[in-house]
Order: sequence, then C-alpha cells, then structure tokens
Amino acid sequence: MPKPIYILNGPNLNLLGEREPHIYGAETLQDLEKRVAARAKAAGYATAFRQSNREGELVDWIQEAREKGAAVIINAAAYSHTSIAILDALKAVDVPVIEVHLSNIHRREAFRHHSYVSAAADGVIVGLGPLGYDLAVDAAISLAKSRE
Ligand code: CA2
Repeated sequence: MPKPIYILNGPNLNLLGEREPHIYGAETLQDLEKRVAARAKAAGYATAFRQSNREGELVDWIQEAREKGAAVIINAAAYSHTSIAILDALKAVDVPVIEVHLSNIHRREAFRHHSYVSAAADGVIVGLGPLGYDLAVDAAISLAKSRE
C-alpha cells in the first residue's frame, strides 16, 4: 500500500454544509471526507483527512506529511491569505502539493485573491465546490505516481 494522501482543511471548514451553502455547497465535511476517501481507495491510496482551526496544528500535519505522505491536498481556508508559516512548511515538502478552494477566490473580495499557499503548490483548483477535492485526489495520485 502506498503512503496516504494527506487532505488538510483549515479554519471553519468544519462548518461546511451548515451555513453559506450558496458559497461553499451543501455537503458536510464528513460527507466530503467519505467520498474522497472512497475515490482514493479505488485508486489504491489511503487518505489522512484532517481539519483544524489552529494554524500550528496545520503546520504540524504538513511536517508529518513530509515523512509519511504520498501527497498533500490543502484547503488552508482563511490561513491561505495570511500564513507564511504554512507556506514555509509546504515549501519543505517534496511530495506533490495541490491547493483547493471550494469557492472561486478570484471572484470574491480582494483580500481573498492572494494565497500564500499557491507559491508552494504544484496545482491550484478553485471554484468547483466539493468536486475540486475529487479532482485534487486524481491530480495528487497522478503526480505522486509520476514521481515514484
Ligand atoms: O473557498 C474556500 O474553500 C475558502 O478556502 C474557504 C474559506 C475562505 O476564508 C477562503 O477565502 C476560501 C472559509 C472557510 C469557511 O467555511 C465555512 C463553511 C460553511 C460556513 C461557514 C464557513
């Protein structure tokens, strides 16, 4: 079995499906987790799906993924727009990194247009709702295999 794909989610994403479905969709984070885990499993990969409201915990998990992960998929949520600590942690990761945002951050407020995470990402998927995570799993597996 290959190493798991880390799927890391930042602050407030635990509220998915509970508020603002017009922006973030109606699916809960648990439903999303089940769906993407099944998709990865069908391709022979396990997932380590996590959510935290704390920046340092996300940094710890990125460092864990350096050693134990096949790839990192990250929606750092609001920390995308503020966190040099998350950028630095991601820059130290050798496995593929895919950034995901549910909403199209470029069609929203100006403060969401810049993401520090993007500077460390191999690819960025925005604006496709939960489907973006499915596409990110496919991309992460494809990139991980090409680097084997
Ligand atoms: O579009 C995305 O995925 C975001 O990363 C979501 C973040 C936002 O700060 C980024 O600019 C774009 C916010 C996540 C909050 O999620 C909620 C979900 C449901 C209800 C309330 C918040």
